[in-house]
Amino acid sequence: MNPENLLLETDGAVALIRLHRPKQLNALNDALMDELGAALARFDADDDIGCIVLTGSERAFAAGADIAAMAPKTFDQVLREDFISRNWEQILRVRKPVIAAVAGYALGGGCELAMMCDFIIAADDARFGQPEIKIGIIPGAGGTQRLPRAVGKSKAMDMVLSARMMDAQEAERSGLVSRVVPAARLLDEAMDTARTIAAFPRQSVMMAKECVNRAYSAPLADGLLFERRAFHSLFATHDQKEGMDAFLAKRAPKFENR
Ligand code: DAK
Repeated sequence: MNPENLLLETDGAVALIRLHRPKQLNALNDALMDELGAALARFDADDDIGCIVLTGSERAFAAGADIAAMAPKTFDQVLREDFISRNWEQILRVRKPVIAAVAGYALGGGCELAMMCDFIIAADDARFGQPEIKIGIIPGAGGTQRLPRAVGKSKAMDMVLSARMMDAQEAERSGLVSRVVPAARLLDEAMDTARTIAAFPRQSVMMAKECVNRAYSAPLADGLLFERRAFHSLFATHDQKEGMDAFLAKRAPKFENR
């Protein structure tokens, strides 16, 4: 079934997902998050896809969870239904790389969604923020946890407590985004990067992603051992032989993702 709140495209081995609720600045409601989870799962399972780009519009990546949908909810309700945990976690289960291409506002849940991606490429007009405090709540999808890990405690506290937005340059300086590009180049840059990644052996890409993520969930010694064993295991693949032989023979490798 075609999603109503997303635009989906593929370009070779790259899938592009655009959040598409333009009138609400891509405010993230349940229907959109269900569709996003389904699209991510579908592309993750598709052998023809090697990398996924998630983007919004020129004006907003996403202005947060849908405030109109949240406003009437009671404590009892959000607790009982474990409010929006179900469809917000799917992105964390995707094993292929997901690049966030952010232009305009990435606020609240929008900033949190971008941080759940593997890395963020920002347009020079991008603005990041966790302004939940202005509406009587706090970040609920990782903003108080992933933001300090990305930008450090002082900047994270500043943003979460004062609702101050960070522009793209500050976001790059502080490590929240990997690079800043002119707004007009954002999608080209993200798609080019995705194409580069999708051309590498899938098993190396997947293991590299798992290993970097371990740096955030395991003590250093365990992460290092995990990396070592993943590294060792890649010597069982065709593409390791092919990649190294091609380098030594000064020719382009022909990877087979096995
Ligand atoms: N929800 C619903 N509608 C929104 C919205 C949002 N978050 N953000 C913007 N809109 C709507 C506006 O109501 C307006 O609708 P109309 O009046 O035209 O019908 C339209 O989008 C255009 O917005 P503005 O007229 O306000 O446009 P401006 O350029 O003047 O301002 C803005 C843009 C982004 C600065 C402003 O709209 C704004 O401050 N928006 C709210 C930002 C915000 O507070 N975001 C945080 C929301 S709380 C969790 C998962 C996620 C979350 C929590 C838990 N779990 C997994 C447990 C997330 C929570 C949040 O994100």
